[in-house]
Amino acid sequence: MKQSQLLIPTLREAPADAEAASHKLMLRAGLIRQLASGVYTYLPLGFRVLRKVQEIVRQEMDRAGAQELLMPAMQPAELWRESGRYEVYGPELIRLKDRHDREFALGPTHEEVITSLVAGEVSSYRQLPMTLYQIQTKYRDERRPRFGLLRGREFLMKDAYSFGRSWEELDETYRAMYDAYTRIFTRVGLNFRAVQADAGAIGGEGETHEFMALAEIGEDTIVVSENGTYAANLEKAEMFWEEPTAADSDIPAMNRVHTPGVHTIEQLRVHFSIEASALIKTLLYLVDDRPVAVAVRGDREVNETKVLNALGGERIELADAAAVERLTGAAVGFAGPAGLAGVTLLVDREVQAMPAGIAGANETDYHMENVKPGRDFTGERIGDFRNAAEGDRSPDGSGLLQFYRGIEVGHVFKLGTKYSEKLGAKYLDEGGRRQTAIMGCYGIGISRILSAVVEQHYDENGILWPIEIAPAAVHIIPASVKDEGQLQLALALYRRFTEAGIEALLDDRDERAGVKFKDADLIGLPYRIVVGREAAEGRVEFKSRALEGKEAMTADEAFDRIAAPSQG
Ligand code: 9G3
Repeated sequence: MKQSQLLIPTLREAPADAEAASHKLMLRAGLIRQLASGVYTYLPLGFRVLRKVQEIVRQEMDRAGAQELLMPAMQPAELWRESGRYEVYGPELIRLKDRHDREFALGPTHEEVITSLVAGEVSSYRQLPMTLYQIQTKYRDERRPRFGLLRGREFLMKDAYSFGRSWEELDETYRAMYDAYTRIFTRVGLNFRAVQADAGAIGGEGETHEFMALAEIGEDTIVVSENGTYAANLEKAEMFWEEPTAADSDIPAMNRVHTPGVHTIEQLRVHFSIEASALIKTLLYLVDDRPVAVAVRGDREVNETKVLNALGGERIELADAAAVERLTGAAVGFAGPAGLAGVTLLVDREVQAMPAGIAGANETDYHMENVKPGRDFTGERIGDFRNAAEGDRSPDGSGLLQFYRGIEVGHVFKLGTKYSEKLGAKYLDEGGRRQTAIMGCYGIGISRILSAVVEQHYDENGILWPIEIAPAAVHIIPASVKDEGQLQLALALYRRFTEAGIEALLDDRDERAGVKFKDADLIGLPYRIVVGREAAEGRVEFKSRALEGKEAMTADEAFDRIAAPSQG
């Protein structure tokens, strides 16, 4: 590729609204351009990377025995009504009408489509197990698209769906996909963790894992034990717990304390000059519009996913001030577990283990001291309803939990029969009996991988592409194209690499050397060969983008460094 003919519009500065490092760098290196909020064009260099990521995913999916197909983006609304999801999803599901006024959705995922396909085409146990996958554009009208390709409204996903005859077959396919994902994320150069996750809205009847690329910009928080044996999304993460020996101490009766305007944990802590861990924090929620109160220790955070799963609900939201007033009779900040009627009370096991605590009095400007669990209140449910926190030990007892931010680049689910039941994906078993296929689904964010890789591979001058997915392997830069000797030696090297099947980018632009070097730093190809003043002696300057320093050597040596890297 000759840069003088390529569209690589590098920028000295990123647009002001680009915040994430990867977003800034992908714009500045001329890899992507925004068409609309959350909607991007992949320019030639960006598209070369996207294609290489797809190629790796295809190789590993095929190796895992999946077969590739391609489904439409336009999905008839009837399918989503059959699965019962058309009403579940709100504005995030992009809907349209065709010229005959028929309703469609632009596919955010393809469970409905693939299951109805298999329902129509598979009827015998002999055809199973079967895993089908596609690499295709997904549409999700995110309320707040941001960080470039990290959270777009139109993005490229590999989505695979497996159909089997037993949970054992599903386990085997799940494991094959899990291992394929491990190979994929390793090959694209990501530092990632597979973590236990929550199935969320998709539901499903079994385990699910997310593959998280570690990055500060990541929206998710994951929790990993020191030795790595335990890893979970914070939504699901548990912590070591042992019931304390019931040291039953006699606690004086509750007494009301006037606490005007003291309604935050911090204010309470100061007011009573005690640790937050001596407080009982009570938050009000609506779970599928039913009122729920959750009591956790003052220094903890409520884990809404655990609350939702404990109650088997679909939707959870924090009660607003009006609802809190209605349910507790007090303004926000004065709720407490004692004397709370008409709500389902969930009590975290740490609170249950407190001898007593200070809690809201369910009366504005009043709190209660000496609130004793079991005496002054009893939860409908007592369990783990809090987020894991710094200092917690791993549930398997192996060391302290560590917290990282992560970008979800993959997600594998055991779905069970949730979709195959509704959409009729059934088959006749050996005995001629109709059975429902047992499904799994497996997603990879292809376009998101580009951003995740850049987030993990850049320095102050630009991107540091891993060789496996770099737009090209070597950047050949004649310092001045006006110097015939430099240009000829650069062209000779370019031809030699190209003939050897090694992708080279030749910067043959009539630009000052400094401009070329800045662009080369930005674009971030793994190797760089500069043909400068010593061209006449057949000598060039060799540099690895990821390492400091550069070395003078002959053009032949530079070629061999890349074409035949020493095994040493
Ligand atoms: C929707 C909209 C957004 C969605 C979904 C449906 C996420 C939805 C979950 C999945 C599950 C798996 C197959 C590949 C791996 C992930 N966002 N999910 O179902 F209508 Cl608007 O997509 N699908």
